[in-house]
Amino acid sequence: MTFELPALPFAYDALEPHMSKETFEYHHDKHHAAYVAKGNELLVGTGLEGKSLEEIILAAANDSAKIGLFNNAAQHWNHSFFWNCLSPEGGKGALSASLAAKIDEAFGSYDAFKEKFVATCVGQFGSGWGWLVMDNASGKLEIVSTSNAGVPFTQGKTPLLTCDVWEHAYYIDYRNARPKFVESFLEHMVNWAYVESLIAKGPLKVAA
Ligand code: MN3
Repeated sequence: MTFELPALPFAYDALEPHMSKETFEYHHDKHHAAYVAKGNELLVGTGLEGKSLEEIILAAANDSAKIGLFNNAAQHWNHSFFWNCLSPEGGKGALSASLAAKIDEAFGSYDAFKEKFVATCVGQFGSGWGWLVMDNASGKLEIVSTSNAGVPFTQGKTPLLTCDVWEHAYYIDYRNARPKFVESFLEHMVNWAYVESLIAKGPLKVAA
């Protein structure tokens, strides 16, 4: 396969004022595009060319000689996933009653979920990602963070929602205020219908 940059699933200015057109012009057209280009370059000659993106990421995660390929392929996966986690019609008001009940069951309440999600995103030192995941073994919802290009499906967890906490995700719109960015992400941008569709699909299991 060849990695391809997916189009944003909404207009560049669709999430304004919470995430600007300028942010997407850099974040999607420059940062994500660069991971795709570099990933394609590093894929050549690895013997992984016929595999799916998830299989390539898993193989590279388990091979220290392929750290560059892992970083670029996983960043491609993470960004493609992140765009789908955003919606102009998203945010707290888009949370269905059934999903709200699942969140209450896992975390006690939406406010407790929010507090933990924000704290996890803010507590990720340096670059990385905050995630809502489903543990494949227990089926439980959990909040985790990964550093740099890390992606939870290499650890037996199914990604359900992610917030990019690399500075390039928020510096144009929020400067250094990561907590404000993550709160705004939850309040105005989360595509909960997408999260719900992933829960319905069940565990993402990638063959080694
Ligand atoms: Mn990013």
